[in-house]
Amino acid sequence: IGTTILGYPRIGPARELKRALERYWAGRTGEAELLAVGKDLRARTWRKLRDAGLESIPSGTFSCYDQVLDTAELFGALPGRFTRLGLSPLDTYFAAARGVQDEPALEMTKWFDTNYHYLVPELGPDSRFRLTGTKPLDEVREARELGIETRPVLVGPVTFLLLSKATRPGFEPLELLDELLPAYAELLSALKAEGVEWVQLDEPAFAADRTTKELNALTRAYHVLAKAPDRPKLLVAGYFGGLGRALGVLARSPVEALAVDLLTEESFVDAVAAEGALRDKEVLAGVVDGRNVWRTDPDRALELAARLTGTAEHVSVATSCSLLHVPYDVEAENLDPRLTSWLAFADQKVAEVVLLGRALRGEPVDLSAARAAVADRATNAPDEAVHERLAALKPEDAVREPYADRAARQEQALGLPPLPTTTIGSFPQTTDVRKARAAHRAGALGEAAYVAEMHAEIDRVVRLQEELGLDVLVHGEPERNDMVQYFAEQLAGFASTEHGWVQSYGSRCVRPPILFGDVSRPSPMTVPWARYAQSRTTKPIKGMLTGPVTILAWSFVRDDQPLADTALQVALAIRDEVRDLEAAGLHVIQVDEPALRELLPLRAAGHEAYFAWAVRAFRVATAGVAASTQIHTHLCYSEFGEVLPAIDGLDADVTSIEAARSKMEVLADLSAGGFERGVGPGVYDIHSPRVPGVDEVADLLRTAAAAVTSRRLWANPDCGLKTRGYAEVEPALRHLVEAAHQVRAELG
Ligand code: THG
Ligand code: ZN
Repeated sequence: IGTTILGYPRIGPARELKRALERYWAGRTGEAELLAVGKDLRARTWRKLRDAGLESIPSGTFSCYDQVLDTAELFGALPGRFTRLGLSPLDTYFAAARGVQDEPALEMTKWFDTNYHYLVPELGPDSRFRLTGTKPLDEVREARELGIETRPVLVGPVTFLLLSKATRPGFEPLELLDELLPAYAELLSALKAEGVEWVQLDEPAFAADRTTKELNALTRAYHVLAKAPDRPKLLVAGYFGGLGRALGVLARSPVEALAVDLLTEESFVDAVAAEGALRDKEVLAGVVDGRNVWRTDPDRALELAARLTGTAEHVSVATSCSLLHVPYDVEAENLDPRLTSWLAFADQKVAEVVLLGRALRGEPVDLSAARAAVADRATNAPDEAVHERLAALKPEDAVREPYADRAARQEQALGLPPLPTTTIGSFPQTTDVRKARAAHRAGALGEAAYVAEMHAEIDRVVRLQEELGLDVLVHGEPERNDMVQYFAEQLAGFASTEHGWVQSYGSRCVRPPILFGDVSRPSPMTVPWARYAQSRTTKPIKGMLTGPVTILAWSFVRDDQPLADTALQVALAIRDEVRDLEAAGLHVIQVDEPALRELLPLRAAGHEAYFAWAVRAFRVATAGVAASTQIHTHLCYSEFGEVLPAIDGLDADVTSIEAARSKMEVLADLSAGGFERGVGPGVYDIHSPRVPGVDEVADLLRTAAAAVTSRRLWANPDCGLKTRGYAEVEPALRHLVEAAHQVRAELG
């Protein structure tokens, strides 16, 4: 195979695909225009990768929405509720991705521990697979027309089934393996007939803990596929961590090559080096980080790869995973030149792979620039004040008074009714608000005029909440773009990019900030807005912050010190903001941790250590206030399971969670876990434009009240309202307040 990358971004360096998709969905262009944009992006990518000097170039890494959905479509496994609609193949695909009137989309969930989200195939005992699509073949031909031979990349069959959801309780999609393998085998033969030499099958599911049954499925899959008549050579890629027991399974399987991630687990490198069964295979050493933005240390990368020589028949250099998770090109940014020299986005990583590949073969290459940049980064001056503060942290800095005492003090201080009503923080972002922010950013709207516009919006939102009769109000966050970007732009130690978009799902992207140095807070970030809002009402305003774990989860984070230390630095900055809000007269402060579950290590062995630092960081951020100040947190999902002990550990006075879609089932988990503090199960599903009726909300609240001690129950929507319009939000909140008043009266 030689030097290669496991995948490449596809949204387009200027988000061409995003724009084309959104134009198409809006009915402003036809299918041909959309497909032409995709074709152009693929051509540009393949030419760029060839010109960069990669020895093997992937195809099939393009997608109009998502690679897991592509796989389901390829094998004729889209649910009948979409295929029955009588739409074109492309619109059937988009119907599954986005839903249509009356037919909800496939569920979307996180792609392992990345910030990418995939669509979850739905499979049942009656699911059958047929090779109905031609996408992998089409792309091979398309590249060949440009004179470029490629290596098709597919989601592997076992990972595909493990990522799917059963349509029936008790059924395991993995039972369909023998149904699925013939379709894969047929595709492999077709690719061989097309002249393809190598095919890459991705099995990242084996970077997580897997049962013996699942490992047996992996064994079976590759023994069966290796027997496909007239097939290309098979490369199985495991990434996002070490392969654990799957390493031995794959090493002993009849596949020709393995791609391994050597960056996540130190002990895995030794395991690979010691794996005798790799002797006659090619190994792709994943030594260039595919999911972070730091320039590779060439000596460390070569040392890692060199540890495998002798283990395998051939070792080449590759990325640790697909480059889907990083932006295109650091040269497109206007960052500080010194910081720029420390960074590598996708295009720079491709060049690193090529260079390191040559070095590994013993060719004379010049690594001096890379060495100098890495050495320079190591000399980045620490912020001594930050380090001293961290060293001086005492255990009691993370501990508040016992909850019962706090609850009593807060009851006295806030005088809230039973079943208080509130919202999660953001209000709809109107066109005027967005325009004002953009104009201010561009320098076209002066500071005073901008502040006046934001104050007018805060006034409107506060008045609306008073009129609706909500108990704890918010300022609505008109000044904020993204809840992490907003803070990163104001904290020292972070840099923001201009074009550094990374696909989050479908056409949606995020621009993760880069946390490169010691973090501190030069000045208050939210206090003036919150203080202004509080000055406009006698009801309590809730201050709104993002927590340290979420700030890390949605940024590119320095890899030169433990994540736990970086988290504490961010926590101290948030702690200062929390205390300043309190001093400014805000007695309710919410610190959101929607991403608490996102950084959870894929293997259970890492959970305890993760929870320890994640919980500590949140507590350091929030424990600096008086007992009478009420700390809220918000988490964006409803399946707690593994994170339940951590949620308890956060010690927030009130926790709001998503619950409307699961009909409050989550409360049983919480109560069973002995959770005794305030809880606000979302009773209005903001993910849908539907306005819930009063009776519906009241029923949800009654269900919730039966599951928890009613004194501690809150009524609130599922999540922030920024993606919704006032036309839905106003009546929905009106119904929520009315339902809360009804149930409050019943509770006496
Ligand atoms: N912020 C950040 N990361 C996140 C989320 C977030 N990761 C997980 C989750 N939320 C992902 N969800 C979304 C939802 C919407 C959008 C992106 C990710 C989105 N993006 C705009 C787009 O692509 O058009 C761009 C937004 C912008 O202009 O800044 O709509 O909330 N960091
Ligand atoms: Zn949320």
